[in-house]
Amino acid sequence: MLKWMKRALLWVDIQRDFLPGGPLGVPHGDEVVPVANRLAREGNYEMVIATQDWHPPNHLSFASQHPGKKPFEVIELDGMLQTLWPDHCIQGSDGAELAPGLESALISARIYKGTDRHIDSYSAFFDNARKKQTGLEALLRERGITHLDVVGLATDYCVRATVLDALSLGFGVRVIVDGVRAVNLKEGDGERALFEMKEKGAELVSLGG
Ligand code: VGL
Ligand code: ZN
Repeated sequence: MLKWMKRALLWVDIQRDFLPGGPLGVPHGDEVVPVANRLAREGNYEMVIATQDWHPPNHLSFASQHPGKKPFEVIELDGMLQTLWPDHCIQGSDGAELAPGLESALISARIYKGTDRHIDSYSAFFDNARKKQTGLEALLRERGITHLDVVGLATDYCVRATVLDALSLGFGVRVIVDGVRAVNLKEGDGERALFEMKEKGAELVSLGG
């Protein structure tokens, strides 16, 4: 590795509510846990950063806040399209905790996102309107991080948005494909998201085994 490269590992939203059986269970989402642990242990990273979806109970991405609407319907919210979700990752709830089995002792910092009732935040850098930062960019700059390896949930939402923002901010990004899983509301969403990330400059890496 070149001397000027400093790499961080990003665990994106590997939280209980996103595991199979959870309110917003990502198929096979639990399978990212051993990959996240193994990389954090063996990957020689400058830092390991865990992001957490962290919504107030009345978050406007929840279908429950819109009478007559059901989860997975799309509405217009403040002029932007918003997919409505089942209630998930409510601040301080068990479901918002990191997935069981994740070795949280390996984490150097946590970034919370989606905390504003009025706007969703798929990206770990910015809200969906790109108006407010979460603090992740400042943290990475302060620590001289130039490159990110990304694992987590879900490929077609928060991983995708985080990777595209990281690229647009000038970070080098590798997506560890064994370490991500997709919601796939529409068949192929996960594959399309991987393709888009690659097209925009991310490297897709398979660990295999
Ligand atoms: C996510 C939908 C709603 C994610 C978060 O972490 O990918 N998806 N909130
Ligand atoms: Zn959310």
